Amino acid sequence: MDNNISNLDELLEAYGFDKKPVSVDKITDGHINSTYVFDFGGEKYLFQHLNTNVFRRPVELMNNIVGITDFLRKIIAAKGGNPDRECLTVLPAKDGKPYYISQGGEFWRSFTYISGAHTIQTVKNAADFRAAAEAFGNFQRQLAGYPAESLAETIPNFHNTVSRLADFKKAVSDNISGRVENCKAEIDFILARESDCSVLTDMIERNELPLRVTHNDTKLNNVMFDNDTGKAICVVDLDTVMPGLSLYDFGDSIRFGASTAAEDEKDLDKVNFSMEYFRAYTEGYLSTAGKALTENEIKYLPFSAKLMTLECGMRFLGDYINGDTYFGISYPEHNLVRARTQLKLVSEMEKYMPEMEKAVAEIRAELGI
Ligand code: GN1
Ligand code: MG
Repeated sequence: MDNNISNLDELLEAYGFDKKPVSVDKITDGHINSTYVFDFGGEKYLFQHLNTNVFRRPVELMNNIVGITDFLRKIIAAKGGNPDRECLTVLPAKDGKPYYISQGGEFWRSFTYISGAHTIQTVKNAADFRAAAEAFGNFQRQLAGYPAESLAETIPNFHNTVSRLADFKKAVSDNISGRVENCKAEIDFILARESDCSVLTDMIERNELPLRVTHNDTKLNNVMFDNDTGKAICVVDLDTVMPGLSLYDFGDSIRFGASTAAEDEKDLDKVNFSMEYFRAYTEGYLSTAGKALTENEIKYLPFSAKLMTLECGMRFLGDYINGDTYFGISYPEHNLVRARTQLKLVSEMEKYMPEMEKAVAEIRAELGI
């Protein structure tokens, strides 16, 4: 039993449970929120303590999620699917609200638990990654008709790499933790790529890329896979669903999944970019979402992978320099280790750029897009 939840009884009462869970297990996949599985002896629920330092408008965020999941459930049901397994289901508190604010001011929410399913932390075979691509491609296609203007921006400028770079530079110049000395080479690596940061934002300004409803956090571990069929059934972690670029979702998936090692692997020799996984994901994604994409959205796929990886690297390094105030860490150098894997991947992607472009062209020809 994880006894991190000091207000367990209060939560149970707020959600109308009259018995205690037989077990409470913490899920450690995410870097932001604290997630627990409450098992009531068969019936399971997910409880999450939302990090309100990161998500500063939690009520609007939950309204987004209720709106999105209601919308998706109808589409899934109309197609003969099972909305309870293929979509997150918010469990309302006793008072009907999709969240509960505890007496101590903690923001909690609950979802029904999708049983018989698992997440994957590191890609072991191309087929799983292709399946994740199909799930994210479908997700994007299903949300194409969602009224984007009704969505609150849960984190402004989330993938605006220009503003991410400005934050990073500020972290370096403030140097509040005194850690800049430990990562001079990494800082220089990022600053040498300044011109990459504005490529997509400039295109948005010139109306060369369409804004869509996107997920914005398409890590492989934000997809659930069915234990029996191995199929990717449900896209989770909907906190950052906002208007964005399809390229953010594609690029972030490649960043995390087309690596041969975990995001926090310390041995950089093990961290390599996998062309095989890149190809598998691109095939899955273009086969589901491809026909709806514009020419620029396809052309910039390889670049988006590099940009999202660079952006994530600068976020990890910036947080390390700021003294670890954003991402959860398990040891003092954790964010530095994470940043190094991302920068290693960026340099590999730069080498593989022509091959990635060739692969996209071949896949387009195969699919007739
Ligand atoms: C965070 O919450 P989680 O672990 O799925 C972060 C993403 C990063 C990712 C890096 C709201 O995602 O943007 O890409 O860590 N989410 C937020 O692993 O900042
Ligand atoms: Mg997550």
